[in-house]
Amino acid sequence: MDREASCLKKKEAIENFQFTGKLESVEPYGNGHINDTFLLVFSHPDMENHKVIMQRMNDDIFKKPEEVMENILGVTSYLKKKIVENGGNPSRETLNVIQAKDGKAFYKDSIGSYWRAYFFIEETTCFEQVKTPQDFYESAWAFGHFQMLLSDYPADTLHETIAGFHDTEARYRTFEKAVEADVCNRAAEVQKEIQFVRDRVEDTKVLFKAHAEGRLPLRVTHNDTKLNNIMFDNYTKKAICVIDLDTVMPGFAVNDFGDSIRFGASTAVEDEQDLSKVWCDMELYECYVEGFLKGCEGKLLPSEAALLPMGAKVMTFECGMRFLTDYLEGDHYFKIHREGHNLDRSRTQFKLVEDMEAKWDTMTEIVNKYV
Ligand code: ADP
Ligand code: GN1
Ligand code: MG
Repeated sequence: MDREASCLKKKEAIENFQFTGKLESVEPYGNGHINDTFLLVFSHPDMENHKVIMQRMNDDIFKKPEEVMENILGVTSYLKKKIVENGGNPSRETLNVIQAKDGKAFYKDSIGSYWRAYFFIEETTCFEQVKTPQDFYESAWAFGHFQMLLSDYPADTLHETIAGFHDTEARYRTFEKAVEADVCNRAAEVQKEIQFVRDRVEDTKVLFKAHAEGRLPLRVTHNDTKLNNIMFDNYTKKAICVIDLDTVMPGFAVNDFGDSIRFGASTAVEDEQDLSKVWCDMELYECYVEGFLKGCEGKLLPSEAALLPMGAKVMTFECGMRFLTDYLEGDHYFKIHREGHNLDRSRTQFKLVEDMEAKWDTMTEIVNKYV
């Protein structure tokens, strides 16, 4: 469905949620690549304004939005209980879904698009790039803690919201199909990048092999642990809330670790065009290793911890391959804001992979230091 046309239904969507107050403004919000996010501000005669996040869910990607919301309600209700038990504040430390007027967790508009709304987490900041090593440490602790809190969650009740989301071998097969089909005639200009992927085909198998050999268990994981999927308290500077729960599913802990490294330990933004600025920073990597292991509270097996560097490399490689595939297929998956945006993104990921390969011994030593 045409995304712009469906966003025209946002007024209809707004009228169909249980919002209170007078709507003062509606603005596109955030830097997510997947959903259409809006910030809504409401005023009240005798209270301060309050904000809401409303999203048009991407139903090209999430084929069953009802199931995504069922997962999110399940996980957030469970987390709320845990947060209360730990003396925390459930209205700030997890997402809080606002119901539609019919009591559902989403609203399906007159052209079939799905919308959802959350209370805005006030007095928090979301970062696109690491500002201080301490912030990165905090995010690592929070993502590790998130996984630890969900370690007894009944995984069999979770729907698989995107089939084979981190099945790197399947992602490789999709990539080869995109090269073969070359629907936009772009393959010729990216031969170097295509070769880069082909040279590393063995890396796509490592984690599933470790799983098959019993070294890497499936756990309930977040699967999209970018720095901009976590909110930091403006006053305490702690990472207080993990957001973007669309892909919470059974997965590998090392992938949650790895996705954070590829985004947050990079010395540049994900779409940097000057590759001389892109490196995997070992100081940041070390902060993340330390924070993540603390947050997991000893739940990781020694064999899993040993695979943390591999998680970083595989997630970075997979993400680069996904960006390149999308570029070859005509940019239908990740939102782009300029020509060649997905190609630029793939190049930063491949530069990071190369840098990790060069720093492999250091990456391994750092993990050994904290296990
Ligand atoms: P996407 O799947 O497109 O990445 P997200 O759910 O991550 O969408 O939301 C996009 C951005 O919106 C986030 O990076 C964050 O800045 C902001 N955001 C999302 N939910 C909230 C919330 N409840 N409170 C405050 N900001 C939020
Ligand atoms: C997407 O939704 P967002 O922007 O947080 C993507 C991730 C990628 C990431 C790359 C559901 O994350 O898998 O790693 O872009 N999410 C989905 O920046 O595909
Ligand atoms: Mg996001």
